Amino acid sequence: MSNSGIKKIFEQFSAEGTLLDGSPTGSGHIHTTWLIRTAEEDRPDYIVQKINHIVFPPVAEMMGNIQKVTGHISAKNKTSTNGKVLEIIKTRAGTSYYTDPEGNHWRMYRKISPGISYDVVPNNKVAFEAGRAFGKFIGDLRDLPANEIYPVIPGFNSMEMRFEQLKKAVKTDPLKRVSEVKKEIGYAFDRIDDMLVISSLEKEGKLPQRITHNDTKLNNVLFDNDDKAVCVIDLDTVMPGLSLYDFGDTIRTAANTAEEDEPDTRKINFSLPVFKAYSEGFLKETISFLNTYETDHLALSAQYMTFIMGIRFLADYILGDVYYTTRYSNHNLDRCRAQFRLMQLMNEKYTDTRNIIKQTLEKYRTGNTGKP
Ligand code: ADP
Ligand code: GN1
Ligand code: MG
Repeated sequence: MSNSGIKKIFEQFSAEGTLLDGSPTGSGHIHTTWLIRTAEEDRPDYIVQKINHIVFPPVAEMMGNIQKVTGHISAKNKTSTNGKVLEIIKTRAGTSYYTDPEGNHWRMYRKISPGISYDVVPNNKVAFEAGRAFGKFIGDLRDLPANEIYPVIPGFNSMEMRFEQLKKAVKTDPLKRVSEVKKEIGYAFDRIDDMLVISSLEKEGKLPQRITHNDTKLNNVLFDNDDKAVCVIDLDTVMPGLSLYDFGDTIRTAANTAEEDEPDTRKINFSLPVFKAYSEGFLKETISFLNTYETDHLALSAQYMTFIMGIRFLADYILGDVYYTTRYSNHNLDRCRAQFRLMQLMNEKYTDTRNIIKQTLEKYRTGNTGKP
């Protein structure tokens, strides 16, 4: 979009300052995001997003959720100097988003500055900090009543629903792509039962519903220049869910030494030091309230979230790339293969990851840091 196009959008909002320029930013797969720089040095910059309303049809309810969640977190952290909360900038009409004459919905946030996002972990401190930030996020929302949050995408991380969607895609096969991906489909069928363990525990009520983020990939937390996590972003999917979803999805992205869509699967490794650092950050904030079913399944949740993303990318490939933003024709297939490779590596190190969780819990419970 041209500068004049984005300026027209910017002018709908009650922002401070005048637009210097607007440019695409970030590597999210869902919305279209621009960074707006203002001309005045003493005015904030902004983030403008064209909301993907195919993925999120109940836009008003989604924005209502974000207002509730950010309001709740701000009220809890009034005196804290660490960390920031995502801030919605209202339109001049006082609403939380603007609908243009073509029916597109737009929103604006204050830009977190510096707000560095990483697709790949640069060091273990970033992993620890991400764990702390996402763990604190669940903790801060513990007393927000679940019925106040609208289920924007019901079943978002439900393995049963996602597997049904894959089976339906295979059956429909609109582009005759299924014959190309027999191996990947076979892998999905081989591993599904192991993954449904978490779904069964959820049904039995052993894994409690909490208000969770549900899309905790590493680039949905922003860092400052000292690698301190400063703000959890991308709050569109905040809904009742499992703590395991949030733990697992950051491990999926952070403990992968390569990009999420790495086409050369030999470059993919699963990093135990990153797993450990993230677990330490996450458990520091959550050990006081997670139950033993949750802590017992943290290691498995990494595979659960990696698998669910693998089957979602696979289904989207089969259906003709209708959901995720793709940059080339096999992009979703590369993403799927990379996820399944990562999952194999996680499975090979499953015992190690379970031990890391055990040792971390022990360390926090006894205060024994293991140092002489
Ligand atoms: P998507 O759902 O498409 O991933 P996000 O809300 O995560 O959309 O935004 C995409 C990217 O834009 C983020 O990964 C981040 O780099 C950047 N971004 C979003 N909101 C902010 C913000 N308030 N401040 C700074 N950067 C932001
Ligand atoms: C999408 O919005 P973004 O890019 O942070 C997706 C997540 C997937 C992720 C895979 C609403 O996240 O569920 O985990 O891509 N978000 C939605 O990278 O589907
Ligand atoms: Mg995002």
